[in-house]
Amino acid sequence: MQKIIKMIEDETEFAILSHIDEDADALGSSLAMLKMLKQMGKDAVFYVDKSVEKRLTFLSNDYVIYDNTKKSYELVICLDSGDLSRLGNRVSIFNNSQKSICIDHHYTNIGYCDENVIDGNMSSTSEMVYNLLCEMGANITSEMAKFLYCGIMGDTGCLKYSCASPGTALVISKLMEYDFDHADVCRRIFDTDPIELVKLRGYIMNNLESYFDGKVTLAWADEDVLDRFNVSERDTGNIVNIPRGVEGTQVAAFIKKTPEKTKISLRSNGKYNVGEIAQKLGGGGHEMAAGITVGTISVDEAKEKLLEAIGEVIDG
Ligand SMILES: [Mn+2]
Repeated sequence: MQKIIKMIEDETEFAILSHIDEDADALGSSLAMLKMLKQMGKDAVFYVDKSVEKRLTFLSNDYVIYDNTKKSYELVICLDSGDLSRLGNRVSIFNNSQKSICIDHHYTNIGYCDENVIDGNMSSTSEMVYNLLCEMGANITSEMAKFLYCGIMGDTGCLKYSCASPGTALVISKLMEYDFDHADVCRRIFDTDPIELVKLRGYIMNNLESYFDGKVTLAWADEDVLDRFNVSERDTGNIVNIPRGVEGTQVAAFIKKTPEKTKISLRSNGKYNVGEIAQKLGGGGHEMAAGITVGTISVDEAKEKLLEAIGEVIDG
C-alpha cells in the first residue's frame, strides 16, 4: 500500500477506471477515490463505460462517459476491475497513460498495473478503498461514506454473503456514523425495482430451468424478452439471485443476450467455485460470484457451453 500512496501523492493528473457494467462496488469505490483526489487538489476524472445503471444513478453524477477520444494521464487508477478486458474501450486511456495502479479484490486478478494491491479475501474494493483512505489520513465526508457503504453493501448483499468478514462489519459500523440515510441506500439498491423489471422477474421465475438434479438453476433473457418487458440489459439488476434462491441450487446462472453481447452471471451457494467455471469460459470473478461475456452467441449456445463447463466441475 505504501508505494501506491507515494504514487498518488506524487502525481497530479489522474484517471479512475473501473469495470464495464459498473456495479455498486465499482461506482462506490471509484467515486470515493475521486472525491479524495479532489480534496488533495488533484486533477482527476472518473470515466464510466456507458450510462450508469438506473438504480445507482442516485449516488452521484460526478463521472464522464468515455467518448473514445484519445486521452492520457500521469496515473490511471483501476478499481474493482479483474483484468484489462473489463475496462472495455477505456483500455485506450490505460494504454496511453504513463503509470497505473490497481486496487481489487478479484482473486483471478493477475496484477496488470505497475503497482497492484489485490486481496481476494476482501469483501469489496470499497472496503479496500476505505482502508486506504484511513491510511492516507483522508477527510472522509458523509458523501464519501455513503459511496463506500453502498459499494460494500452491494458486494456483500447487506453483509449476507460469505465474503463479508468481521472486519467488513466494523467498517460498515464506522461508515454508519456519518450523516447519510443508510436505509435509503439499501432500499434503492436491493428493495426497489421499476414495475417493468418486476414483471420481467415474474417472466424469468416462470421460465427457470433446472439441471444436474437441481444443483444448477438457470435463468435467461434474450433481446426479445427484454424488449417485450421494456427493460434495458443495463437495468436487469440482481436477477441472478432468483435462480440462486431456489432450494437445492449450488450454482445459479443468468444468461442475458443483446445484439451486442451475451453475458453469463454466476453465483455459488458455497459448494462449487464459480470463478473456476467462469475461467474455463474466458471469464473471471470470485469463488461465489463470477461472470463471462461469450461473444454474441445465442442463449441456447451459451447454455450448452456453460452446462459443459459446470459438468466438469460438478462431476470432476
Ligand atoms: Mn467488487
